[in-house]
Amino acid sequence: MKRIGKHCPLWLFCAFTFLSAMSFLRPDSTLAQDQEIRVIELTAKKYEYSPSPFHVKAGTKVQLKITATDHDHGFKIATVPDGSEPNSTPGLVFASLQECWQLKKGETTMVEFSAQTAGTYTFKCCHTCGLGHKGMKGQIIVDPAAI
Ligand SMILES: [Cu+2]
Repeated sequence: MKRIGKHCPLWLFCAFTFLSAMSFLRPDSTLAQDQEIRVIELTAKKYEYSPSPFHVKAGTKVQLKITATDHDHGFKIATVPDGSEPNSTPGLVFASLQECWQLKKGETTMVEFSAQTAGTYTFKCCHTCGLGHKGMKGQIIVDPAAI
């Protein structure tokens, strides 16, 4: 007991430092997550995506969770904004870009990207699903980051 008592002030000081570091870091990291990652749940069914169009801010990381509810569908997205040259710098940057994500009925597919440049990006179905397949489209609108 005597030994612990002797070292107590130092021990308390360490605990205090540790706790204040924790309380200092925690709100910070939570805030960063809220700001950076947007999770958006999308449904795909004949012949529409919902919600569409939807907005995200430039600079955000976007996680799309897409669920086909009535039939198999697909998801193919332009990485450059509507109206720009097809070979210009991508405004949406994917960790692993696929030409066409297959959306199996009843399953949720995750598509992740970083929205970097403001503009309107069109996505469409790339799995033949019926008469309205060609018109099955949606849009992501990337708004300029707030200054
Ligand atoms: Cu289709």
